[in-house]
Amino acid sequence: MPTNLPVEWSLVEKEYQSAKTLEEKIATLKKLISVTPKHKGTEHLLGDLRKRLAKLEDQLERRSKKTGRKVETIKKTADIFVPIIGLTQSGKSTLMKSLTNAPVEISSKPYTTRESVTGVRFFEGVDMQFVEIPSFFLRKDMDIARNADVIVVMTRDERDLKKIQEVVRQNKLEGKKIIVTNIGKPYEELLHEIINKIDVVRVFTKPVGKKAAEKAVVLKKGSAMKNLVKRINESWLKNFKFARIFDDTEFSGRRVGLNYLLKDRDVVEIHSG
Ligand SMILES: Nc1nc2c(ncn2[C@@H]2O[C@H](COP(=O)(O)OP(=O)(O)O)[C@@H](O)[C@H]2O)c(=O)[nH]1
Ligand SMILES: [Mg+2]
Repeated sequence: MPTNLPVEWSLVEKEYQSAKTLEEKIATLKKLISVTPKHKGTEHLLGDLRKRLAKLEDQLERRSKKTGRKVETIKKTADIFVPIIGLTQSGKSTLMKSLTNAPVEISSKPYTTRESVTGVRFFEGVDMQFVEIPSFFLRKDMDIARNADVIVVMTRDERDLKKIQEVVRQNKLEGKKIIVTNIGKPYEELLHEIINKIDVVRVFTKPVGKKAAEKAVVLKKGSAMKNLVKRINESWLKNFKFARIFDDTEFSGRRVGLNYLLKDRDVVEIHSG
């Protein structure tokens, strides 16, 4: 074994040796690989560690096949999809619980959350679907993060951030919209940040003479009235006469046509004959 390994290496190595479950072994072995310096003197060691990792991942795959349980993967069912990733004990379950009241266990024991968990929070007209991703960073869980509209990254400090950046790179998630945060931040602020990060407009439809809907229709930024009408009911397109827009401008209540560009928070009254 090379002798010039950093102190951190031996600490992580101990963690790996005392890992009990297969998932924990995989997670700590990945960590061990990431803290191993990469140079000529560590080539053999890294090779061994990677081989061991491949073996453990095979075992995990075989085990899930054998149990025959149909593992349902979590899919986007709400307006926006927000996976939460972070190292163990970074406060993911705490955040999940307070935002969505999902059945997660908050614990001072590492790696308590073993399966991805989802829950929905209604905020300012939008159903926001959060998913806690376990800190083993297994392929099947990271695949869920691939469908993110925004990824929330929980960190406690700069060291956490560096490690999680490596996880993001290894799983090829750099192209995703990412918000780095910690549990000290007020939840409202985080929810606003998420809405601002995604390029959408929230439009509230309103029947004539009635109040606007509580729930927004969520459309891509740059969407026109025709996209909204199509989304609600395609058949209305040919009978569309005009729509009224209610907003906080002096022109509130004005009539617009199908090419009108929708703004965030527009209240829309569609008139079709
Ligand atoms: N210092 C501190 N600890 C917290 C805070 N919120 C949660 N914790 C604790 O951190 C530990 C891990 O929290 P958890 O949400 O389960 O983390 P997860 O492993 O990322 O899901 C638990 O013991 C929590 O009680 C906080 O705001 N500050
Ligand atoms: Mg957790």
